[in-house]
Order: sequence, then C-alpha cells, then structure tokens
Amino acid sequence: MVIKHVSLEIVCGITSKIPDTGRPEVAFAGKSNVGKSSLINGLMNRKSLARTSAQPGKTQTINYYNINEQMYLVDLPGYGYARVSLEEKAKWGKMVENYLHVSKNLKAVFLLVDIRHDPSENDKTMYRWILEKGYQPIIIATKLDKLKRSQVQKQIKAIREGLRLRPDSVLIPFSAETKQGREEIWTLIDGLTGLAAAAAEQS
Ligand SMILES: Nc1nc2c(ncn2[C@@H]2O[C@H](COP(=O)(O)OP(=O)(O)O)[C@@H](O)[C@H]2O)c(=O)[nH]1
Ligand SMILES: [Mg+2]
Repeated sequence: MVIKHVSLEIVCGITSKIPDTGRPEVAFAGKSNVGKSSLINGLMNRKSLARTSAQPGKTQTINYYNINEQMYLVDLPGYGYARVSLEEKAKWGKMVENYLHVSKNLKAVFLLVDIRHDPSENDKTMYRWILEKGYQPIIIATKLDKLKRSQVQKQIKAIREGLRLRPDSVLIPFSAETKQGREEIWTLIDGLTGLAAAAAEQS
C-alpha cells in the first residue's frame, strides 16, 4: 500500500450506531497500552494521528482511519485496564462485540499482544470472539524492540500456545520503533481487502 492520504474520519461513541462505510475495514484489538495506536500510526506513516498515550484505558471510542479513500483501519477500544469499573468493562464488551457482529465491511481482526507477556484471559476471550464471529484472526506481537533477540522465538511459542493458535495462523512480530513487520502487515491487509488485486488490475 502506498499511503497517499489518511484521515481520522469517524469516531464512534458507545451509544452511536456502527456506520456502514461501504469500504473494506480491518480492525485492531488488544489490551490498553499494547500498542494499537502506535501500530496504526506506523502503518499510516504518521507520528501521532492515532492518539498514543501513557494514560491507558482512555479511548472508549471506535476510530475509523480512512486510507486513500480505499479502506479503513479501525482502532477498537482497549480492554483490561484494572482501574475501570465493571460497568465500563461491560460497556466495552458490548461495543466491541457489537462491532464484530454488525460491521458489514470487516475483513479481518488483528489481535495485538505484547511480545514480552503470555496472553491474558482477556486476550483469550478476544481471540475466541474473533473466531466465533467467523473472522480470520491475525496476531501481532508488539514491542518487539523491547525483547532481547534471544527471547523472541521462546515468546512467540508462548503466545501461540497461550492462545492455542492453529499452526497455520499468522503471527507477526512488530515494532513501532524500528517498523519491523510493517511491510508484512500491509501485504496481508492488501490481500485481505482485495486491494492487492485492484492494484494489479490497474497496472
Ligand atoms: N518501545 C516500544 N514502545 C511502544 C511500541 N508500541 C507502543 N509503544 C509504547 O507503548 C505505549 C502505549 O502505546 P499505544 O499505541 O498508545 O497503545 P494503545 O493503548 O494500544 O493504543 C506508548 O507509550 C507507546 O509509545 C513499540 O513497538 N516499541
Ligand atoms: Mg490507543
């Protein structure tokens, strides 16, 4: 994907109806602070269009980033922030599950997990929702730069086992610092959204 034009086009609050954008969407899920906004910024070649914060648990909206008027990267609200009330957690769950359920344009869900940690119960639940709703799960192991190289394979194995990924499931390590993994993720998105085929036809 050659990024020509990006914008934060839709911010969907807890009570808003999920919009029908009419264009392919891929969504990013994961716990607060795992690096969703950083990954989306990295994919868009922007430093800070998607908000990144040291204050986790703040984004309780679904944010749609329009890419080249062709597709959307969708930033889902993060989960697992301890200081959030049960009521807030329930709202979060409804919102994310509802999005997975009603979006007409969703092509795949990327589940982000921190490469340094074994998956949490919330990560496992999210993974199960993705499968239950019939979407292809793609796991992104974030913050690759924070892990010693000698630990990478061991942690990838721990994440695969923790989530009980099928052997054919895709797991891509990514670093927002070095951008390692970016091209691989775009290649995947291009394929999932059918944009790779469209580009080939045009050329
Ligand atoms: N070193 C490093 N820090 C990261 C990476 N990705 C995110 N962070 C940091 O982790 C914090 C949370 O990132 P953010 O993208 O806001 O997470 P979100 O809550 O999932 O959207 C921020 O301080 C980021 O700078 C990464 O790949 N490497
Ligand atoms: Mg964020």
